Amino acid sequence: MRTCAPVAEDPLPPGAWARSARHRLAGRPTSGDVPSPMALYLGFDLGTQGLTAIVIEAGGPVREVVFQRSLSFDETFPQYGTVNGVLPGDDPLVATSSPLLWAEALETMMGLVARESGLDLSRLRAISGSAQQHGSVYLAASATAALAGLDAARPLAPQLAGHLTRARSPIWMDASTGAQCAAITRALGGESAGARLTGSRAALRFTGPQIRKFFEQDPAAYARTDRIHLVSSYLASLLAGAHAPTEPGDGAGMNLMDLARREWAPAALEATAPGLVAKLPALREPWAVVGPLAPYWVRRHGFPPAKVVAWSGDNPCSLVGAGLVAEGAIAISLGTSDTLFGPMREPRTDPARDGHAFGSPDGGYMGLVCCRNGSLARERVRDAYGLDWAGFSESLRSTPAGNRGAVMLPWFEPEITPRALSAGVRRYALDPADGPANVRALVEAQMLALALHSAWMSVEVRTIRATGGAAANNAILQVTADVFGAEVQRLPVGNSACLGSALRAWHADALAEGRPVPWDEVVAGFTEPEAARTVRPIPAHAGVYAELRGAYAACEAHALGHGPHPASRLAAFRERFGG
Ligand code: ADP
Ligand code: XUL
Repeated sequence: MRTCAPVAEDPLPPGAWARSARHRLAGRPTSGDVPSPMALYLGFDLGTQGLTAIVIEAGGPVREVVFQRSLSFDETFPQYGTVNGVLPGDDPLVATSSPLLWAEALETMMGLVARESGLDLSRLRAISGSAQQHGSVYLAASATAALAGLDAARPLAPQLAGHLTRARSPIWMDASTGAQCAAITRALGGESAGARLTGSRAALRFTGPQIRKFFEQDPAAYARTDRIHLVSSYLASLLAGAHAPTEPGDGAGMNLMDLARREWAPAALEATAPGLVAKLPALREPWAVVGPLAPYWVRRHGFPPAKVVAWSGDNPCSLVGAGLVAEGAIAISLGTSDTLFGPMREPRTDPARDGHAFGSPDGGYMGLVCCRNGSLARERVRDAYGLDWAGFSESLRSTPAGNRGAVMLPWFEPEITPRALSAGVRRYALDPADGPANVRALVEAQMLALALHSAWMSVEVRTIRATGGAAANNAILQVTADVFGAEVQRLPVGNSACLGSALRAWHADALAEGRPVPWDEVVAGFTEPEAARTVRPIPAHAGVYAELRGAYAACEAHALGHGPHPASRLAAFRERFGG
């Protein structure tokens, strides 16, 4: 028997995503031989705007999420001055956050797990995590000893402050590395060659171009840097008290890894910065056990010396947490960024070079498309028309599919997919004063962009699993279902990246104990969508969106300077579907 997880109902009040929740999911028992009944596994997800932790019970006959808690960076740690998780600055292309904030958030959450979960921590066998991809943390050689000798009498963050060679970490929203991307692309023989080697063309937010920029702008600080971590491997290092490796899921988001070989690519390293290989974490398999939890956590917070398993990026972890362990299905994550991803048997790459191929947590590959103007764009439109999420949803319900041919390109910030380097919202046949039409135009554009720019993945989409904060909103998911002509399934655990990291901890623990559990059994009982949470496409809307897709593509092409004004195209659409 299964008891329902309390998934937030549509609409959620703003900020509700950050509340704690307790889920119970009784799933089928595994047939596999498992390490120990009643074992607990802890997973983290360090997103753009906050940190979530989930503890699962697995390995016995019942599978449960027994603890879930989220902290918002802005609200819980106001002393860092972040806005939506980002440090304010003068250059609109630059986006950074604080590695000390992340460390403090990790320690605060570990304290909550230890003191507020009511769990018997002696049952905790392994910990893993997921983090926003591409961001990087720069440490001096002194950090190695500092990590090994963390003083349990003092909080974590101040013990790290003296060992950073770069106080602010560039994050995935940064768009300031155009010159570096161009130079790396030239050195690798063009975008196609770069994408074939690393899985992606040199991309603004990827770690390699960020490292090159750091080397160019502050060569002395680069020289003092002993280790450059991804956000994921940095946080794993704090738990293990030693430098943690990265793995091919998050490693592929750097423009530095040979995707097919799963090794650092010498040509890419050379194109990026001198002496780089010695500064990078080791590349290991995604299920690598980094070591036991450092004595700091044992002494200061009362944890057992559980295994620390390599952390990965939020999108690779979400693949597991959404239950996508075989090619043929995709997930859409509506978080700060909107992403679409799915497993791939082969490392296919996007001929238009907007999409990415990463390693997946099961040792295979995954394809991904990322749009920057996701939740924050939805919040901007919501606020511009004085709405709350209920009003936003009502605007979607009160306007017709296709929006009478009124289109928005919602590039409030420079857009990743399609590449739009300068911010600026474009409206076609859309009256800026018409709130409901603008809400619909925004969400239709977001879904059409994901659909259009993921065609290269060649996945026949029959069902879509929806995750991320905005997946709580049924009206948004109805547009998703209609644009893709596919069922959209909400997952029982909203933060699939976090659940995925807890499941990865379990998988790695079982493997390390010599009793592997197959991936389909790892996800069973945790990730099956429930029929009541499925949003079905409305058949009458299929033709509307088949037609609007072309008209929207014409708007994109025009806005990017590649095509004529789409006025006649939109007029033809209006004539057929104008309403
Ligand atoms: P990340 O992991 O990138 O930090 P989340 O997946 O936690 O982000 O999503 C956070 C976002 O979810 C918020 O910025 C908010 O805009 C959005 N959100 C929360 N509730 C709703 C809702 N009911 N409708 C639409 N969006 C929502
Ligand atoms: C993926 C990407 C974002 C971040 C933040 O390439 O840049 O999805 O991982 O969530």
